[in-house]
Amino acid sequence: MLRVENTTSGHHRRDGENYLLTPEEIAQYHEQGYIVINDVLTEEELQVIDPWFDHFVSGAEADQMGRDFCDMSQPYGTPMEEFQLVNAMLPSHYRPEIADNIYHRISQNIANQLYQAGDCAMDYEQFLAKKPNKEAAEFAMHQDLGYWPKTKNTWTATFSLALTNSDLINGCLHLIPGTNKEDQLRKHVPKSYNNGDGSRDDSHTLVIETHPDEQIIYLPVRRGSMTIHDERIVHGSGGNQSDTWRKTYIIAYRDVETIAEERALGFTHSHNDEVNWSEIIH
Ligand SMILES: O=C(O)CCC(=O)C(=O)O
Repeated sequence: MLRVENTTSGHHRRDGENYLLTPEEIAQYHEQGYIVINDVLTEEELQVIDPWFDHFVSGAEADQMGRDFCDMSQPYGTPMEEFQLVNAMLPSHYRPEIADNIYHRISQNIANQLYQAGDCAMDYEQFLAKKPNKEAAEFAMHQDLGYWPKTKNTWTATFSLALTNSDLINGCLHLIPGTNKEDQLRKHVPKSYNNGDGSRDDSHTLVIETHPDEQIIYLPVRRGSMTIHDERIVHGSGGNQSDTWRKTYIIAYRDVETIAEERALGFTHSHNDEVNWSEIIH
C-alpha cells in the first residue's frame, strides 16, 4: 500500500523557525510511530545545505572521518569509488560551521512538540546518499533501538529531510506500521557478507527478520519535506533504480539524560567509537 501524502501540512505551518504540528500529527506519531510533514524547509534554505551535503558525500572529509565515512550497504573497507549507499556521520562534528543550521533549529522545534515529557536535544546527525542505478543500495530492515546501547529512557524522534524527491524507484523510506508497539525489540544481527558470520567489526549494518504477511508502507516525500519515525518502528529502504541520486539528511533527537547516559558508555554514534557491544547491547 502506498501512503498518500498528508495534504494539510505545508509552508503555511511555518512561523519563522517554528513549524506547527497538529494534534492529529502528534497523536499519529505516538500511536503509529511515524509522520510525514510537507514543505518544511524552503528552496532557499535547502540551497544552503546542498553544498555541504555534496562536499561530505564526495569524500572531501574522508581523511579525517575514518569509519564515519562509509557505505551502509557494504562492509567497512569498501573502496570509496565502489560506494553505493554513502553515509557521512556527524557532519557538524567534522565541520562545526554547519552546526546550528536552519534544519537543526526547525527540527528541534518540532521535536519539542513531539516530546512533551522532558528536554530533548540532537543526539546525532547523518548524511545519506544513494547513487543512481545502484539496486543494492538498500537499507536493511531494522529498528533504530537495535543499534544502540540500553538506556533507561529510549525515546527518540528521527527526522529524515529529503534533499531530493524520494520515491519507490529511488529507494524512499518504508516501514511496517504497528511494529513500534511490539513488546520486545526484534533480534538484530550484523549483516553478513560473502556467506560469513556477520560482525559489527565488518560493517555497521544490522538486520532483522520480517514476515511475508507484514504490510509495508512506503513514504515518498518531496524535496524539503520530511518523515519522522520513532526508535522501535521496523523500517528500511530499497535500492536506487533511478538515474539520479536520492539524498536525505537525518537528525535524531533523544532525551538529554539519555544522551548523557550514552556518552558515559563511550557511545557517540560515531562508527569510530570503541564500544564493547557484548556488554551494553539490548
Ligand atoms: O532513509 C533511509 O534510506 C533509511 C534511513 C534509516 O533507516 C534511519 O534513519 O534509521
